[in-house]
Amino acid sequence: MTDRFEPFRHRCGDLRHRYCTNMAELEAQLSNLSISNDEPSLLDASDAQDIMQCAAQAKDNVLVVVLVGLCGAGKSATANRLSGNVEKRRAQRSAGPVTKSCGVACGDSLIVLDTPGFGDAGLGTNATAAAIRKATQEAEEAVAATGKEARFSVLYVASCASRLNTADLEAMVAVGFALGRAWRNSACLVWTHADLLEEASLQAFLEGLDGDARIAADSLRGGHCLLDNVSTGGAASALVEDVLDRCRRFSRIGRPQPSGKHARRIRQDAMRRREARRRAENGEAPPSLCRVM
Ligand SMILES: Nc1nc2c(ncn2[C@@H]2O[C@H](COP(=O)(O)OP(=O)(O)OP(=O)(O)O)[C@@H](O)[C@H]2O)c(=O)[nH]1
Ligand SMILES: [Mg+2]
Repeated sequence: MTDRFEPFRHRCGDLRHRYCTNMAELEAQLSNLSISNDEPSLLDASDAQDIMQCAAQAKDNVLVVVLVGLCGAGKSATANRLSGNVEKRRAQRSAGPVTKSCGVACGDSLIVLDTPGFGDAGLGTNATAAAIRKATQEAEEAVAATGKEARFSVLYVASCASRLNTADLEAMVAVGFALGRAWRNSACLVWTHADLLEEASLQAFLEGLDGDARIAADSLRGGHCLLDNVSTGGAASALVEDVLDRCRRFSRIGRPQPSGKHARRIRQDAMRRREARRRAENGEAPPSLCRVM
């Protein structure tokens, strides 16, 4: 009988084989993602201005923290909390998605990039991944325009108020399509709503996480950290310091971006779109409608 894990077998434990199979299936499902590099600007002019102002004031390099995660996990509240910019991003309880487009909240040599959540039925995985990719690129360009260097780190935001589930695993794969598979090397998993844990430790909270979810969560090199976005005082500030410290330690110079086969697909896609636009502007018929004489 053939081993159903055989195609993915490598030097890892049994559990990893199952994980590899599942993740390979997931990646196959998501491989029809078409992330364009050629869409109109995503960050608005005031965001670009905020980035440039922040970078211009920075002594040397600037830390760009890219927030990703499911709708409602607390990304926007995290952007406000980390930047010390209390209400820059709209964060609220809502039955539906709140953040529809990317934006920034800036602090001291710090740019926090807030993004729409995965699982927004209106936006879809493709568009969300494309938005993350493009906004990250624009943030890098805006910093570069000031002559400063940007270091990047990614925070996968999940909430202590819910469970890490299949949607999170899919979102993590989609982040790989947006930022390249190596995004995990400069990423941490931040658990918001730490206030709900009361006295329980992070370790105790994580005990129930096992199987694929545990492996996916532990695959982020910066590890797990807590964040309380509503409380004031020393304990809540210490959590902010811990998150920012990890972001700095696990940051990389230059934005994380896809490479290899996926990057090639993005380039080809962008080329096709440009060509279609050029034809439309010149009133030329699409190639399939050309008359063969
Ligand atoms: N108690 C508590 N509430 C939080 C915390 N972080 C976020 N919230 C609340 O959770 C709700 C959702 O937070 P948002 O920041 O809007 O979530 P989001 O991930 O940006 O949501 P989308 O933009 O829809 O993707 C808001 O009411 C926040 O105030 C936290 O640490 N503790
Ligand atoms: Mg939001």
